[in-house]
Amino acid sequence: MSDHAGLWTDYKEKKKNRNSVCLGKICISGAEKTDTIVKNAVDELKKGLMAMVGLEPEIVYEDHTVNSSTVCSSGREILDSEEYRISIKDNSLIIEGKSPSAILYGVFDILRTVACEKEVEKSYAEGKTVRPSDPLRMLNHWDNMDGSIERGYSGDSFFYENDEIIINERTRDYARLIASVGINGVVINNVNVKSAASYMITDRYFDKLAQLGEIFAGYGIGLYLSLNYASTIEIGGLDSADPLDEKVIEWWKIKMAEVFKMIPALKGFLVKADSEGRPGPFTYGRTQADGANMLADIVKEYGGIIIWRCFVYNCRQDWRDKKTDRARAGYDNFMPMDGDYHDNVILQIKNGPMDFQIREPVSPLLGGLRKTNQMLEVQIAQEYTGHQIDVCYLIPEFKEILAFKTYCREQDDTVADIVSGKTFGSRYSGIAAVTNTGNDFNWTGNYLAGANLFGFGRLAFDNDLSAEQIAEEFIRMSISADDGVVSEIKDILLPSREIYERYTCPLGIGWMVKPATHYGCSVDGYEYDRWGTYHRADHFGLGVDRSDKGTGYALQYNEPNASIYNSPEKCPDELVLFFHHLPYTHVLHSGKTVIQHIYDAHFEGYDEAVRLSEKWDSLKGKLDDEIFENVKERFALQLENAREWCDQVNSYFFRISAIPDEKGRQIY
Ligand code: GCW
Repeated sequence: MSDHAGLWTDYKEKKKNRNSVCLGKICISGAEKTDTIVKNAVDELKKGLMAMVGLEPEIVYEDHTVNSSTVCSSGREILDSEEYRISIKDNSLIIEGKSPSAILYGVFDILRTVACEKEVEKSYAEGKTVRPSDPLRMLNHWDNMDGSIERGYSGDSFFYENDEIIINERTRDYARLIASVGINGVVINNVNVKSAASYMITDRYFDKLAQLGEIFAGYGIGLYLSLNYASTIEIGGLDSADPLDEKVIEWWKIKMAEVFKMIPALKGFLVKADSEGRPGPFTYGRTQADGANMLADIVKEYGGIIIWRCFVYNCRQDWRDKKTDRARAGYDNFMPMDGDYHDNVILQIKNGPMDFQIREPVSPLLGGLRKTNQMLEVQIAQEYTGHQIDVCYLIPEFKEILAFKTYCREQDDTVADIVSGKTFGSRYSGIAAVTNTGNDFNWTGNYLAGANLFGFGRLAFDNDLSAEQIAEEFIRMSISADDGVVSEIKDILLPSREIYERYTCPLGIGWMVKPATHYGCSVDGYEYDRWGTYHRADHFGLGVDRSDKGTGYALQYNEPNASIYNSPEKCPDELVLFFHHLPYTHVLHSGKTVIQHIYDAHFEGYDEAVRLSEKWDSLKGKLDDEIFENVKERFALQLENAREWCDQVNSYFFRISAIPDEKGRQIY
C-alpha cells in the first residue's frame, strides 16, 4: 500500500507528465508560506509528484494578498475564500487562492490531473478557475465511542476504541483523503448520542478533541460534534432539558464557554432531537426552533453554528389512521417555523421524506422553506442500498436530487441552487453525507463503494460534474488508467443504482427490507410496523395513497409538482407507488401494467446484476489482484441477494394478485 494509505492513492508510476516542464516549478500565490494548510498542501504536492512522475518540484511563493486567518462567517465568504485558479506562466504552474484552503484544493486539482494521466500543460494552458458549489461540504460519522459504527459496513470506527478517541497516522490520512475531494467539515460522532458520547463535551475528551481539531484544521476541515440534546440531564445533573428553562440555558452557557475554549478548532454541533427516542424540545411542549435557537444564541459568540436535523417524526404514531403518514412529518414539523430559526442555525434535511430509500421523491422542505438556512443530507453508507456488498454507485441519484426543480421561485429553484445558497442568499448552506468509511484497509468495504465517498466530495465541490466524469476520475486515480478497464468499470458503476432499484423496490415503493439490518428482502418486514405502512398490498393492488384523497402528502409540494404527484396519470412511473394505491392492472406510462413491471424489473434486474458480475470477472489480471478479489467476493454475495429479492418479491405479488407473468417465466 502506498504512502497515502488511502483509497485514491495507489499512485502507480504515471507515464505522462514525466517531462512536464511546468511541474518543475510551482508558484503559490495568495497565502502564507508558513500557514499549516499551505505547508500540508506543499507536502502533498511533493509526495504525489515524486510518487507518480519521480519529480521534486521547486516551490516558490508570491506575496500573499489576503490574511490567511480570515474567518469566513458566511456561505458566500466561504465560497469566495475557497476559489482557486491554476495557470501557466514562464513555464511554471501558478496556484492562486485567497485562502490556504484554496491553495490546498488547487494542489489536489493538479494531483488529480497527473493521476488521471491528463496532459498538465493542456489542462491549465487556458487557466482554470474553480469555485466550490456548496459552502459546507460535510461528512457525518455515525461512529460510536465503543468503536462500532451505526449503519457501518467498512469495519470498525477509526476514531474510537473502548470509549477512547484514537489519533494516529490513519487520522491524518483520513483528513488528507477527504480534503483531497474538497470536504471542509466533519461530524465525528453518531447523531444518536449515547453513553460515553454524551461526555464528548467534558474534560474527559477535550485534549484529544483539540488535537483532532488541529489535524483536521490543517487540511481545511472544520470539526463538528453531534450533541446530546438532553446533556443537561445526562451529564449536567439537572432534571430538565427544556430550552426555555433558565437553569438549562445557564448550564449551556457555562458548558459552551468551556467547550469552545478547550477545543479551539470546533465549528459547531449537529443535533438529532425528538426522533427515534431521542429527547428534544417537543418533550417540553416547545418548538424545534425554540430548541435550536437556544443553543445557537449561546454558540454564536464563538462563531459556532447549530445544524439541526429535520428527521423528526413520531415513531409511535398509529398507522391504522389513514391520514397518518410518516412522509408528512418533516414538512408538518418544520414548515410552520420557517423564518423563526436564528441565522446560525441550519436545518439539515434528508433528501427524501422517509429514510434514504433507493428512490424517494425530494423532500418538500427543499423548496418549501424560504427563510431558513438549509443543508441537504444524503447517505453514502449503503444502509438500504446494499451495505457496501452490492455495487450501488449513488452519484446519479445525487445528480437527480440536485437537479430537482422545486418551483419555489421563477428561477434558481433547483435543490442545487438552494443548498449552494444562491436561491435565498442564505447565510449558511451546503450538503452532508452520512459517510461509508471505516477501518477496512480500503476505507469503504467494497473498493467500488469508494466511488461514493470520492464522488460525494467531488460533486459537493462541483455540482456540474457528471456522474460519468466522477466515475472516470475515481477509476483512473485508484484502480487503473487503462482505457479499456476504465470503460468496463464505468459500465458497472453507472447503471448499478437502477439495477439495484429494479431487483429490490421499483416504482418508488421502497422498504421491503429485513427489519433492523435493512439488508435483504422481507416484503412485509415493515408493513405492519408501528411506524406506518409501507406498501399496503392487497389482492387488488399496492402503494400508499398520498394524494389529496389519501394522506395529502402530495400537496406539500409547490405547484406544478403537487398536481403532478397528486394525479396517478401524471405522476412519473418511478414514484407512482409512493404517491398512489393502484390496481395491479393499472397501466403505467411505460405501457406495462404495475404487476408486469414488478415481474420484469425483478427478473431483468437480477440478470443485469449477473452481467455486472461477469464484466468484473473479465477484468481479472488487468488490475490489482487485491482490488479484483475484494470486489469479486462481494459480487457473489450480491447475486445471491438479487436472486432472493427477485424470487421473494415476484412470488409474493404473484400469489397475492394471482396475475401470471405475461412472459411465462417460472414464479413459485
Ligand atoms: O436511517 C435511519 C437509521 C438509523 C439512523 C436514523 C437517523 C442514526 O435506521 O440508524 O440513526 O435513521 O437518520 O437518525
